[in-house]
Amino acid sequence: MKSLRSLSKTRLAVYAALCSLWLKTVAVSFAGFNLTVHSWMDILVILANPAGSIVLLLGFSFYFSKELNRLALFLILLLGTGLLYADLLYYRFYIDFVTVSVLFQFHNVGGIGPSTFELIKRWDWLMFADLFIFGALFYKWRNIRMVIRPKRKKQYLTAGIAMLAALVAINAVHSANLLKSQFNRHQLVKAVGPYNYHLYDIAMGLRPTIDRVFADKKDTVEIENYVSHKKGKESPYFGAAEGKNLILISMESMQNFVMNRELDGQEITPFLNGLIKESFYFSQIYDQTAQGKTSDAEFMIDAGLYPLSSGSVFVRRPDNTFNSLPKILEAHGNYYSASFHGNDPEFWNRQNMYQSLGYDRFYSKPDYEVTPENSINYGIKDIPFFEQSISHIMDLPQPFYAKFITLTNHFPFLLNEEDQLIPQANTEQEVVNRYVTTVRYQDEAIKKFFSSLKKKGLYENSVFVLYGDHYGISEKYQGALNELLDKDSDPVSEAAYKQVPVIIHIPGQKAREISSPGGEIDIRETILHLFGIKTKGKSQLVSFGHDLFTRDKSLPVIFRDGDFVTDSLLYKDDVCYDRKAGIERQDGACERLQTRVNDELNLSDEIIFRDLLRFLTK
Ligand code: GP9
Ligand code: MN
Repeated sequence: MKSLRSLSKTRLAVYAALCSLWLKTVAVSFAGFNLTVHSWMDILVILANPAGSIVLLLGFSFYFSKELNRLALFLILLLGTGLLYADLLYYRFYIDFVTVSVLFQFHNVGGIGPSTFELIKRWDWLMFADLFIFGALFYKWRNIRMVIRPKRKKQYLTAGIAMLAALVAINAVHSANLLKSQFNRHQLVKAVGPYNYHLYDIAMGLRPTIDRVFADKKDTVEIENYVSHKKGKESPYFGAAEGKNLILISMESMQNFVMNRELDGQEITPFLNGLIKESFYFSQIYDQTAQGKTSDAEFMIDAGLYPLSSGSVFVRRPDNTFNSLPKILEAHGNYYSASFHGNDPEFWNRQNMYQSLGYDRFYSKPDYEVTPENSINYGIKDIPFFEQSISHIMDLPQPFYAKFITLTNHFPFLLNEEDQLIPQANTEQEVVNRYVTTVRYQDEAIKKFFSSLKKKGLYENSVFVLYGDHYGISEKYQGALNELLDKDSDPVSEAAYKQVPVIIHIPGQKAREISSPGGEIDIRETILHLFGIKTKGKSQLVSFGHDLFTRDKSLPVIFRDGDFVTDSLLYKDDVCYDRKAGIERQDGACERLQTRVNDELNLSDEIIFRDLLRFLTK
């Protein structure tokens, strides 16, 4: 065996760079990313998966001139490390992997949130330590030429390709369903490693453009099948809201745990707690949004389809045909539709997407008097927003569908002293402490809005649908949330943090709490049901939701990463739990539902990527 000393400096440099990048990648995969490991095979896969891509990546340096190839090797190492570190920082905040689509919408979502410095940890410099050593070494060897013979290049290339082929083979056996459930980014990174994941994601970013061109009417067969097999019962509430105005309120970052909860003897949501005593209160509805956040929730309610697994449909597919709530209500009862939001009209590409969704009018920032005094964080505060909206709403022809998107209760939950109606909480995380005060403020704003509508005579003839759009406290701050609620940290009880309140208030209707599981995607079907609009068997009205009054509790509520929850089961991070007992289940109970879950998500994606509804409009 050749000793290290006899290896040429060139080979030593290449092997050392390979080992170094591989070591860093597996270290970050195990310690930085929360990839679930169930078996030795999982460990082996994580150890092996970056090897092929690293070999090929560094091999690029061989194709530069003798003078430049060492510099190229160094730069590629720097690039690989930089990419890995960016992935790590992104992961620390979002507990997710970045996608190309989300990068393109960064101007919409305002970047990474807290200062990047907050995400940097003490030992992170170790990731760059090798670069200093390589830098110094390469400088010392600057007069020595790195010669790589063509035969070696070929061997090296073959080794890289063989490793990638082995990776594909291992995955074909070990995770056969990988491509069917490609929207689970944790699974993908675990299976193919971070570098291959990025390549795959770039390729997938091109998919909608290609899919749309090749789609035709025949592709709608699957929609017809889905619609004809979809079961649905009728409830006594069918048509209960027919002819009324529909007022929808998107409650920014409102989670269900704040409902009926007191902090130091003070209710966090006193108005909503009172409202649910005279409303339908759906107390187990899950946040199904993905990277499109507020816009994903809007999309589910208006279009009845799942959001995309990466990026927002509002940004990626604004020119599609959608049979949306405004269009359905217009066709059914000549409704006028308007959306109200105090932020810039371009945010989430709303101004364009609302045209496709059939809104007649979008009242956005230019329609409001926005001053530094009446604004905080993303824009105008909720109380002046609702106050100023009243004159606009009075201008609407009736019946109308009016959507109000609140804003103040948005991360990082900032509020002026005089608007804080309850004291901050007292946990280790300021974000959680502030959250309760902005929720309380939002509750007050909604209370004032209701009383103005009563004064203006708009209350009696309207139906109100209020929903929390998505989580406010992300997984990153879950520890402090457990502290606030005095809960243990375990997957089954933490799944409840994904719940958002959904309240439907029909003046004069008797109150009822519906506590069986459902999702945001079910809101549209419930609204159509209340407005007396039948969807059964109508492919042009396809949606993946079910009316929440009759929704079967054993149906999965599907999350965008392929996880799901039913009345008795929770499927999360590749593990199946019995919700009642709070323990893992090994009898394959979740597997039976997984096919359905993947089929629904895939069909929804097909509809969006292929723009299939354009073939189904009446
Ligand atoms: C911005 C508002 C908040 O207009 O919708 O966006 P979010 O970050 O929650 O999606
Ligand atoms: Mn939001």
